[in-house]
Amino acid sequence: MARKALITGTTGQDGAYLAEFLLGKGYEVHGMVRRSSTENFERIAHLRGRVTLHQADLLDQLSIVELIQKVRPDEVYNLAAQSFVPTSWVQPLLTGEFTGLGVTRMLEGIRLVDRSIRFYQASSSEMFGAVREEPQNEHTPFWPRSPYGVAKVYGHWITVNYRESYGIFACSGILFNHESPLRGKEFVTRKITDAVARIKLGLQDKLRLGNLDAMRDWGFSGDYVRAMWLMLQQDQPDDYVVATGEKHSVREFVELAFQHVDLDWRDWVEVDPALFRPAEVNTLRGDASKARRVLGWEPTVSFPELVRMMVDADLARVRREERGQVRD
Ligand code: NAP
Ligand code: F7E
Repeated sequence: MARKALITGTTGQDGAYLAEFLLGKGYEVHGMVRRSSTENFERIAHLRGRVTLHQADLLDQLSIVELIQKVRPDEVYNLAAQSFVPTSWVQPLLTGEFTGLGVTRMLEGIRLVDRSIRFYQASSSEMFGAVREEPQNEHTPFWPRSPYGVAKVYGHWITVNYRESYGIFACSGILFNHESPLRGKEFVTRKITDAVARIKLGLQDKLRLGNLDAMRDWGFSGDYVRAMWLMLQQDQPDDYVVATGEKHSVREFVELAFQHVDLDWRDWVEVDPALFRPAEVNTLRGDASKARRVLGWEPTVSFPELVRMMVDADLARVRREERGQVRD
């Protein structure tokens, strides 16, 4: 019989890549979606009919318990969260509810229904914040710099705690930034590649950005969902950093993206102080040697390849939209 996976956040970037990956492995895939007045299933449109969608919400404990009871999954991947860092200052309480307490609600569902269900928690390099050492590994102390980062620290430790308290096979993947053509357009990489495509095609004349000096360890989402799955296939549950080990500045990303379409970024980019954050995470670089050693995981997409992949995808999409074939 096919193994069953339940993904929360299946309409998001990672949810779409993970659903496709698990279908490829022969899983029966179930996705949790929250109710919305208009459907937002674009990222999984190509998987319609192959993923079973169920309505539930991270804020609603009973909906989660009933969902786990109904699906009886072998594995749960908790990807749902309020994931945009700037919004976490505007809605710190809601971010804590979704991104922090939501994890406990998922774990409580497993504890009540079936403790043998394996659990993956989407933890984040944002937990390292004001970094205590470089590169960051599984033992680096946390110093989160946003309500989002603080909520993720809670989610990480409650995952560890349910493993230690109840023996649940619960893993926390501490993933560094990972991007793709499916990345939300408010995140800096996709904001840049979407603007580059629109500028190249004469549809936009400026790109306003915040801190160009911030440095991130950027990888490809398609690679990172493989690491999530590998964590749940081990004999023992554990926590892993997943990263490329390289860091680049926002400025370097901008430069490469414009270069790819033969434009000089200095002609198009304006720095807007309103986009600076109340507290910034200046630099992040991960040490994924444990994931490499234990899981046999390696990233396959380099930084320049990622930039080019995203620019090319946005160029193709904007051209299609302009021909009136696709509405955004
Ligand atoms: P994303 O594109 O923002 O997707 C977030 C998902 O969560 C969406 O499907 C969203 O549903 C869902 N969601 C939000 N609130 C919910 C609620 N109350 N109930 C049910 N579903 C809810 O995020 P992503 O980039 O794929 O990231 C996946 C996870 O990894 C997140 O937990 C994120 O914090 C974490 N993470 C991401 C990165 C990264 O670089 N991408 C790195 C480390 C950790 P709607 O479509 O309805 O909004
Ligand atoms: O910002 C700087 C900004 O919003 C990256 C989430 O997936 O990864 C993501 O969080 C950097 C920051 O991602 C703009 O100040 C400059 O230093 O793309 P971002 P993030 O905050 O690193 C982690 C691992 C997660 O877990 C999160 O869920 O870019 N930056 N100018 C800008 N950022 C944005 N968004 N927009 C700008 O105009």
